[in-house]
Amino acid sequence: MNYKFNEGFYWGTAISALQTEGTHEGDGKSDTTFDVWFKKEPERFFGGEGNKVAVDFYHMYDEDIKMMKKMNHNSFRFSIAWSRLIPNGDGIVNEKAVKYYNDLINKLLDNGIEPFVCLFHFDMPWIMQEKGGWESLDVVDKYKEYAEIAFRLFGHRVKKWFTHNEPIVPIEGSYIYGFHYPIIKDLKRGVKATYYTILSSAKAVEVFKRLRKDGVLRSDSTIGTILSMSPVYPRDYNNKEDVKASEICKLFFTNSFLEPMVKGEFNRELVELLKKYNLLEEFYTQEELELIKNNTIETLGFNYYFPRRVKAKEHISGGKVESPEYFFEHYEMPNRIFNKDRGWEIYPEGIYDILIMLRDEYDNIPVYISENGIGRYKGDIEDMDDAGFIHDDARIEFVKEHLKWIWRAQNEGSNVFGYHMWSLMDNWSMSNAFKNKYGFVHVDRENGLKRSLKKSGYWYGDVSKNNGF
Ligand code: BGP
Repeated sequence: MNYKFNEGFYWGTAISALQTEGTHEGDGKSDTTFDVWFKKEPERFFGGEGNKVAVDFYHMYDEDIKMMKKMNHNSFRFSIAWSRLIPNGDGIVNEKAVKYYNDLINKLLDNGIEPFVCLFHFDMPWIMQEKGGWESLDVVDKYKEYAEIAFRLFGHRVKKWFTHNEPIVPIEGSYIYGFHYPIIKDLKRGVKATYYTILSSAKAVEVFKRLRKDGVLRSDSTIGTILSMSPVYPRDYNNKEDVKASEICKLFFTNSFLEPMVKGEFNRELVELLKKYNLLEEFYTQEELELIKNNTIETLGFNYYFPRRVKAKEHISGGKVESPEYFFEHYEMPNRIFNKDRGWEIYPEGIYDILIMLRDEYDNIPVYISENGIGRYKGDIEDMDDAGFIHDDARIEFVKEHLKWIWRAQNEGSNVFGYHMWSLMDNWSMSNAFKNKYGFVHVDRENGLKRSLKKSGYWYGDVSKNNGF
């Protein structure tokens, strides 16, 4: 075997509640921002399809765990839906949700699959959005309350907890580019929402550490967060302006969340830049900053899909700063390899560059790849044979190439402890709906949501079993 991973390496996949569970008659769940958006503007979603049923993980998880077993998973990430667990936002739990998550967790454990649980994956309960979403301190405290309830309910069995998934994405979606609802498009407000999201995470971490100290939670449990991270490369390393542009891009997309969450402090340069452009007001208190400083995460998950390539601006736009792109331009590398269905560059080495950066600049924090994957639209259909089996060699190639770089980083001392593929199965996504298929498991939506493993799923099962390839 050429690529053998360290003993105890976590192999698995990830899903989120919003994209898989569905909302079902009598399940007690309340609306999220996406439910409300879909009711108002279904045409914003590919094919006009919402996530009412999604892939019905809510009822079919039993079968899905069988798929995980077939792939020799030793771990699996899912998220809890806040809108399901506490539908009215009043601290009163929905017993049906408690039963559902309990059964899911127990079943995973019975099958030797370690649950990795995330508390927030893009699914802001609508009632919380009505209070101001991440711009509201009240919502921050409600989130803290929700986190505590989840820890107390499930924390004697779940060891791996995560406060947020890609917290930058709802900011980008609502406050910058307009792909999440509500579409606010106001960077200054986005800066405030960023700060409060970070504060919410720190508050959850504080509760977690206190409960663990008091013996309510397992002593071997950990708390982390999941960030989307792309290495940022300048077009030309010898061009000072390009390099500067790439550094600013990194401040916005990497340092913004990573530094306060791992090191407890906001990046000075970013703060100065935001102040200079009148994007940061003094809404924060000394006490909150202390809380963020004292409640950093213990583990990190990072989602990696594509690198960011950047060049200096050709025309300074002036005027109001509406997005980070005020300071740089994206650059498309000639001859790049990319996923034609999604438009994203494929650059496996990027995963290594992030792991080494974390090793060297972030005290080698324990980290795992919490998502990596390739969304295929036509590709998977073209790869299907007459019997309906999908020969997705491109997906195998994609995973293999990324794993090689993770292996190399591990051998060079990175504390990387696992790999989760996005996703267990094809699922619904935020505006692309069912367009891009990410799964190791094919879901036949014409045929009662029937599940079947793709060729990549069988391949991944062997890799997991052998702890390498
Ligand atoms: C990540 C999200 C996932 C997932 C994935 C694929 O950013 O954490 O939830 O959806 O991206 O993106 P998309 O579905 O938009 O192709």
